Amino acid sequence: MTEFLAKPGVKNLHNKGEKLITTHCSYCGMQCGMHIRVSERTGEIKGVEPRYDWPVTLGKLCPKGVTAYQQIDHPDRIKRPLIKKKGKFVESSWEEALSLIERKFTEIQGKHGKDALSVFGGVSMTNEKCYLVGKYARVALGTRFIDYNGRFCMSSAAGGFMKTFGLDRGSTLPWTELEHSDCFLMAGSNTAECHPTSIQMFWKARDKGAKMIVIDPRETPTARIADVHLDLKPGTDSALANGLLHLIIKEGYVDQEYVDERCNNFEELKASVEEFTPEHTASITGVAPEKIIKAAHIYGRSPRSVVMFARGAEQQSKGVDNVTLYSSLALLRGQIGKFASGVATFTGQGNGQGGREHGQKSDLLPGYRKLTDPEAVKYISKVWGIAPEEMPKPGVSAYEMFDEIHNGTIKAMHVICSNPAVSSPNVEYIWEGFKKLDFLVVNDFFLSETAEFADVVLPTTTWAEDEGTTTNLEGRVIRIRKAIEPLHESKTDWQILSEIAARLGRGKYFPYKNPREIFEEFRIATKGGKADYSGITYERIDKEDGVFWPCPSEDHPGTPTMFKESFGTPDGKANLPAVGWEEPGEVPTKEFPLRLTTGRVVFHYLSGNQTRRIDFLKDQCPEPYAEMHPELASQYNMSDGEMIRLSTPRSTMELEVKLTKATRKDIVFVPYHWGKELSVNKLTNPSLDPVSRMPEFKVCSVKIEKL
Ligand SMILES: Nc1nc2c(c(=O)[nH]1)N[C@H]1C(S)=C(S)[C@@H](COP(=O)(O)OP(=O)(O)OC[C@H]3O[C@@H](n4cnc5c(=O)[nH]c(N)nc54)[C@H](O)[C@@H]3O)O[C@H]1N2
Ligand SMILES: Nc1nc2c(c(=O)[nH]1)N[C@H]1C(S)=C(S)[C@@H](COP(=O)(O)OP(=O)(O)OC[C@H]3O[C@@H](n4cnc5c(=O)[nH]c(N)nc54)[C@H](O)[C@@H]3O)O[C@H]1N2
Ligand code: SF4
Ligand SMILES: [Mo]
Repeated sequence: MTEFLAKPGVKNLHNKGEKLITTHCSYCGMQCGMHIRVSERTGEIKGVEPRYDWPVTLGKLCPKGVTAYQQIDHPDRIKRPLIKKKGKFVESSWEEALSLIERKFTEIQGKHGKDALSVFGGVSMTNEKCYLVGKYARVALGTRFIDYNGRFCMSSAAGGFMKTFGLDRGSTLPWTELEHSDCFLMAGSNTAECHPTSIQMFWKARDKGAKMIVIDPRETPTARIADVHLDLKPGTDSALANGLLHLIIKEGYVDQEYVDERCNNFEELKASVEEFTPEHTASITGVAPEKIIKAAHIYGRSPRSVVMFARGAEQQSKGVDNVTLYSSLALLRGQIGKFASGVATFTGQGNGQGGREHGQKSDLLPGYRKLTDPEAVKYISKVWGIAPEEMPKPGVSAYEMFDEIHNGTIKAMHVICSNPAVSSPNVEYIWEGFKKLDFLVVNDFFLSETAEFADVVLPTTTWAEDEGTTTNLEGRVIRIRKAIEPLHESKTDWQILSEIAARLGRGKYFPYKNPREIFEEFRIATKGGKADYSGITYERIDKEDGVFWPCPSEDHPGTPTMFKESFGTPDGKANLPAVGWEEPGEVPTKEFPLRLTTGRVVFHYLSGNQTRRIDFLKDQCPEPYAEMHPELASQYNMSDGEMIRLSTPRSTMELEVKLTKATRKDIVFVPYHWGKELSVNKLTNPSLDPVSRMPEFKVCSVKIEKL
């Protein structure tokens, strides 16, 4: 038996006769270190233990992490391929399912051209798989239509970072340094519920006197412990950030030497924030001027500060602007490239960072290369062994692929690791799109709402049945290990894609026997790109507790701290875009007088297809609800627990009221982890950011009615 001490001086939690597989949680970007407990005798999964020696999360797991293992041998697992016959799923052999896919894909492309097929990917997969999904679309299917669920998640952070820093790594600093910071400015992050195990880092810093500024329309558990809570109206982040920049400049907090040496466009930014006095900012955001002033002084006076944001600020039609403005706060204070200071986004999905760098995005190739760059196309074509002319052109973003379905261009889709029937905005449009398709294939291990629309469902493995790497929210590349052999008749996503490629006559491009072989090719594909992994090996990851990209050679130490000397732009300087402020895509009207915002609860994960099946999590939070302030509810004569109707210009839904004083009086918040009639995405606005094509999940106009 593998002897393992959970923590020095702490009794082992696992039983004798179990081996411990060292890996990371399947869910969020924290990628908490854990051991999966496996019975040595039967090979069964027994549970998990936190990894106390994982330097980032130090023995902490949240309620989702401690129950994550219950997915693995869950009775709902899809055990064999499913084919829809006369409207009902029937179990089939792999041979029958794959032959059908081969025939349909060939037929559809023969009739309508290569681009009639499309791929919708996801980033709850390893780097190896995410890389292969991009290659599968372009080399096996030869289609330009590929995009992925990260479009709904990290695209505005990515767009903002590219604009400001010329490179998109979600954190400019390693999070092991956070406890030494003096100030955190956090915008649109429900940290305690969505990245729960990071809270210990902030508490440690707070114990040493660090200050905290939280920008959120709701008084989240994190806002409650902040020094200042800026309770803005949803959709007004740019105005608030401009107001803070105004004060940082006016009060003399700018590190002028840093700005002169390392940034462009300061004078333009200065001119554009001129009008954002505390009073003007307050009139747009609804935040009291004194609080804005207090926040600016706290932030301006802190020697080591970190600006952090999450989807609250990013999932807006001005999400990229919000990211550039919040990042500019850190630049003006000269905070980037130094110890315990910088800018970070709370990356959402487990491999939200790695999965966005290697070609699942409609316009990207591995290593953060651009499909519009002929040199990049030449390089990747060579790695893949195809002619550059064969490389498909850029496609369109995730939501816009459904426009292409509605207009008849896309005839078939392969969804791999996503549940857009729950998680896309304006979701009834997505349902109609799925019904219009000639053929839909879904890879999943649980029958999702999306899979219910499918013609063929292919059972894939969970994260514990395969190995590979992910990249956590710091930019640290880490190892996922295999605890057990694939259950039932499931196959890994990389095997499935390779087998389909082979049936389409493209097998020679997909010769892999294991994930390590994919990783070796992937390293070469990233070499020389912005996200360069070429110096990273499985062995180094084990030895060094992960390796931070960029890491261009095996003797390169990796890059925990970004931009020490220069930024990723052509001239090495950061940009300070002057973007002003604009209203969100939808503003309250007489008919729809309030603002609706959506998000998460600690017990569920994303579309809920995984966590709604775990009894403990389901019991804690069985259904969605409309959270609102008692004063708002009393205007409508509504009481706690009562069923009400919410309507937006798109649709309506009925759900329970949950009263809380911890929210603005002019908004309604609904968590989005449920499907069909319980999906708040029936209501959300697909207004897209012009740069990132991120939908506006965080603000639309809503009407509330008593039933
Ligand atoms: N428990 C749990 N944890 C998760 C996930 C999950 O589903 N469940 N998902 C993971 C993923 S993929 C992601 S992307 C992250 C998301 O992590 P977060 O972004 O922290 O989560 P959200 O609940 O989407 O939104 C965060 C906050 O934004 C606020 N907000 C709403 N509108 C605005 C606005 O206009 N401006 C500002 N400044 N704030 C606003 C909301 O009140 C909310 O408290 O969490 C990850 N972790
Ligand atoms: N209203 C509203 N909508 C939102 C958001 C919001 O804040 N508000 N947030 C958005 C954000 S940030 C995100 S990230 C998206 C997420 O949206 P989705 O992509 O729909 O999220 P998941 O529920 O993670 O879907 C992943 C699916 O893949 C399956 N799966 C898990 N691992 C694997 C694997 O290794 N292989 C395969 N083949 N399948 C796997 C799961 O069972 C699940 O069905 O939702 C977005 N939608
Ligand atoms: S914080 Fe995220 S990675 Fe850690 S246990 Fe919870 S869901 Fe898993
Ligand atoms: Mo996300």
